[in-house]
Amino acid sequence: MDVRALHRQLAQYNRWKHQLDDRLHRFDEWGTSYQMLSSEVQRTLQKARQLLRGDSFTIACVGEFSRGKTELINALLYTEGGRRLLPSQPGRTTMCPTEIFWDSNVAANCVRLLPIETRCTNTSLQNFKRIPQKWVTVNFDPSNQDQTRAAINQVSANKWVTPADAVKLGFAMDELGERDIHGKVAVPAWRHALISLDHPLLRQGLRIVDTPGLNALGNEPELTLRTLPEAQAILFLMSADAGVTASDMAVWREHVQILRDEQCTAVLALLNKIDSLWDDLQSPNDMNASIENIRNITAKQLKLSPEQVIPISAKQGLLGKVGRNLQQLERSNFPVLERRLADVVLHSQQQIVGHRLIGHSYEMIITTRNSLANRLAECESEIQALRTAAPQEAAEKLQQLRDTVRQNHHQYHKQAISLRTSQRLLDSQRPALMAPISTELLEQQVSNAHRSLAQSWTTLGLGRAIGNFFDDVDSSLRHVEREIERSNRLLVSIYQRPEHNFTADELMMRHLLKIHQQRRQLRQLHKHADDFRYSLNTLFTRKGALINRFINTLVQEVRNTYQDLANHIDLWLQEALAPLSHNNQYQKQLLETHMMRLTQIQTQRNTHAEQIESLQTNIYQLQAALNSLEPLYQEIIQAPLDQEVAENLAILRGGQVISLLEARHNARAN
Ligand SMILES: Nc1nc2c(ncn2[C@@H]2O[C@H](COP(=O)(O)OP(=O)(O)O)[C@@H](O)[C@H]2O)c(=O)[nH]1
Ligand SMILES: [Mg+2]
Repeated sequence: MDVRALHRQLAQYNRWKHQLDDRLHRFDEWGTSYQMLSSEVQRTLQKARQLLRGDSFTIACVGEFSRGKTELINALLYTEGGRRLLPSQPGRTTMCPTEIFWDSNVAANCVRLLPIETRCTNTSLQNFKRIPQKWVTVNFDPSNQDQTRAAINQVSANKWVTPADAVKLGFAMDELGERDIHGKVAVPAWRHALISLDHPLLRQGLRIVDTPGLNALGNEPELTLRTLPEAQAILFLMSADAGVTASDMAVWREHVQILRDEQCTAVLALLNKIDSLWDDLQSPNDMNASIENIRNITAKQLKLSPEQVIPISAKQGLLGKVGRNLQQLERSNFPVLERRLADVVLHSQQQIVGHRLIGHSYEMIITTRNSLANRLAECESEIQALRTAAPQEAAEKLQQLRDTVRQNHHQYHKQAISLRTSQRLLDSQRPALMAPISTELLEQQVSNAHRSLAQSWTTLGLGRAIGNFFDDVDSSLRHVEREIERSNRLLVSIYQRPEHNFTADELMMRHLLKIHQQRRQLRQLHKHADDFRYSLNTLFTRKGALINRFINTLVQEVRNTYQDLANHIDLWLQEALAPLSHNNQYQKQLLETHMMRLTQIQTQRNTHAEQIESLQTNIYQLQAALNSLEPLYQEIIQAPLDQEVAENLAILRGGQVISLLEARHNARAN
């Protein structure tokens, strides 16, 4: 029943995003039809719309092996038929990261699998996703249960290889399991799985990522560096029967907490398998007390408040749904989880609202409309002045009008020159910003690392070479951060110049250069490198293979992150002054059009009546543009972005989960 809360919230989220996108689209069209927006503004609008177009909402399940991640997904996605969707039973564990979603491009139920051997190439998972031929596709008919299970069971497929081959594929010697009689070991058959499934929640854009424990060294950095940070929510699973183990704590500290603190990813800590504490001999009160007790201890260990830890039983949740047993379902606490997930959808909405591009687009709509309204009022008072002037004074009056327009235009022109100078000043920061992350410097550090690795014959020496490389990376990062601070100070001083008359501090703050994401990635890579160093003792592998692995995974990711950083900085340089330049260009353009008209009137030696008529035509045109923008403007100011989210939140918190649109609809109907 409560999946409906999540379903509704997702539907509402999608409607909201469409509405937002529609507003930006209307503004863009308006600009095109009245030729009122510069190409720069239209580019900003396009970028803002791209942000909204990624229409999936990703929940990632993270935790150590066997905490019940897969069972939880089964309970969440259960619809009918009385069977588990994903294999979750002892001995049948998820072996590779699996994404479950409805792929509207292929529009078919299928499992796509990337062979584990692709790890020997340098191609990243992201790139493989663009090459469909590299994936093995297994189609299934969801009404045929056996076929569905056979297809989906592939995510837990193993294959047997020699230990040497396993190491080549990136698995550490000490994490390989037992050998078979031929001396071979089992490794996952697939590197990654994509399941496209026709399901009502997935059709709403929900995407679920299932991971096989995270601390396994066999995991690729890409999983923790890209896949998890891209998720809107992370479900961190622990198990009530095991308590919080040291390895749970390690996963929490290394992979989850960092996203929660630095990326504001919504994290739900789940204490699963509470049914293992259910005891027929205990009274319900005693049982609840012991669950509360474990919850408190867990919260303390994770440094969370007890409300932030949700005790659940995924298994009983699933069974309750299968048997339509409401009491069992309530007891599993699963409905609470589903409500919290609906909450998280809103959290994500808030993040979109807080995004620089969205705030800037709204601000542009508002300033455009206000400038237009001001210009119109000025034109009206001009025509009034001309009307009341005696015909013989008209020429003089016109000259006065032209002078005023010229003066105004001059002000904007001066501002434009100041903006150009400011832009040049900002651009002059580029070399200093880019120097610490330049390709030349990095490649020099890589080749130093390569040389020291080749010359080291002890694990200590190898470890030191890797450590030194990452110390260099750290020091480059600190260097970039100092430069960023300087550039941001410059930006603030530009915004505060009196000629810009700019008061929207919050908008300015949004335009500061921030690199949270790349900083986090580099820190995580450093952590991966440390793990890699400590595992050297157990690797027993050829040094050449080890060096290759280091260069192909960790170093390659550092390169990617530097590239990201460079692109990010360039984009910032292009757009940091956008709120100032948009207003300036727009005002200047309006004044220029007006000036042209006044000149025309003056040179054509029209009669007084014709002059007035010509100005009147101008007013009609401005009026038409304003009228056509007005409905959009009214919509925006009557329902500011954050207010919509706040109202929605209030409705959700009120316990009744209905969407804002529905609430409004009901209010209108009553
Ligand atoms: N008692 C109990 N067992 C559970 C629960 N959730 C999962 N399990 C069992 O724990 C084992 C591991 O579950 P699975 O979902 O495969 O864990 P994963 O490795 O985290 O994906 C399976 O045998 C599940 O049936 C639960 O809520 N209660
Ligand atoms: Mg699993």
